[in-house]
Amino acid sequence: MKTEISARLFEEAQRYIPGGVNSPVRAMKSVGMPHPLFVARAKGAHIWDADGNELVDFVSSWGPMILGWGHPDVIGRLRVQLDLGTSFGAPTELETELARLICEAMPSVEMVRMVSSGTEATMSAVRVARGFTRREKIVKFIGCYHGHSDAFLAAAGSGVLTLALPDSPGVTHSTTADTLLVEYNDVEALSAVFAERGEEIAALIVEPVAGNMGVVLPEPGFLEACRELCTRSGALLVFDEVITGFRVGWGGAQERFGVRPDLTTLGKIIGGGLPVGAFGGRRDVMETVAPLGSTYQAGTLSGNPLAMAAGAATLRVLAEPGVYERLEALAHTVAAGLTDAASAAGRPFTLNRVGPMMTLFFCQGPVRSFATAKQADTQLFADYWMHMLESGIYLAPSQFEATMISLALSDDDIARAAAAAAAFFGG
Ligand code: KE4
Repeated sequence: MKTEISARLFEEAQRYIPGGVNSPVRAMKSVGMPHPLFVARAKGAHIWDADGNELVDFVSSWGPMILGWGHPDVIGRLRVQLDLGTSFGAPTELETELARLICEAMPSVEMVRMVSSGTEATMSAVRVARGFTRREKIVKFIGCYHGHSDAFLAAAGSGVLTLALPDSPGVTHSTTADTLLVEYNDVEALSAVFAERGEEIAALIVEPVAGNMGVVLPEPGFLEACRELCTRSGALLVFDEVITGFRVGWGGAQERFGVRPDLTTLGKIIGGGLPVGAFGGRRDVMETVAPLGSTYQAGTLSGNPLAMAAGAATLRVLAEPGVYERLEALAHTVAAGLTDAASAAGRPFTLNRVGPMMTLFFCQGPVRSFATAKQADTQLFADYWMHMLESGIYLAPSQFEATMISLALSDDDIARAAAAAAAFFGG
């Protein structure tokens, strides 16, 4: 596959941008690429890189592009808004339109504040929870990613109650000292943390379906335990639905799994491909947010008219009858193609999937936590990823990310992916 132009563009980018990319995972280092692919354009479920290679996309820009690129409803509303103005720093009707759609889709979200990224959403939700409870500790799960604000850049320390250590230069010990880490799906360890420190805990934040260690499902009782322990201790339960929101169902993971959080964070899909994030939840909690309440939170481009227009258009398409059934059918077919190919070759693998998000792990299952996900053969994954790329299939360049299905995938796209996987496993 010719990638000389991407290589040249990467040389130039590295002169001005750290690592030549504006987000680390785009560097494609973990799959052994000498340089990332530079994308020139996209349409439907296909992207074209700078060298003109056409690829079937299974990344969906890490989730937002659930409709594919160039959906007429989204483009149409953006075109209208472009002529009306792209940013005012003043309220617009568009923000209320998207807020209403979110609140109608997720009954636990009684009020919602727009921001410009998932990181802003989770950072703000934790501040609001700390302000509302007047407590300082937060609980997060190892392997879950909630954006790059300091409190979340924490690695497991030692000891039973895994106190967190900074996981990046620049993050202070005092910051991560307020972060308590537990293994995902480990109800016993979670109960122990709450038994020991419950009164100090402001919030538990969790990806209700983990997408950042690869896809890892909540085991029966796990989310319910998070809910019960928070209720009993007075901590707030925060569902980070930046990935799962409007992906695993119209009402998100909270509807799919029947657990009602106190706060929800959103991003990606609700912006339809434009910069967006949101946090919302219980009215009594959200009423503490400035200017109504005293917990400060702000943003120049929060509720940006273009992002609101693209997000509202996207959600209106997703609200149409049959859409999630279609997404489920597409995802089921993709999963079947991958598992048939891997099974035929007798290779150890396990595929975790919830609706249109999935990960094929190159290890024996079950993969139920980061500790088990880390057993995956990342070199074999890199070989698989490269083979798929050479076959015209673009997958997330990391074993610990999710394959995101879009409505724009055709039966032919999916057949091509299955054939490429079969060639890899059988080859
Ligand atoms: P952003 O700040 O990247 O918009 O959102 C942070 C975030 C928060 N919560 C969850 C569950 C997330 O998955 C994310 C961001 N996801 C990654 C990919 N898994 C974004 C890709 C990237 O970092 O470039």
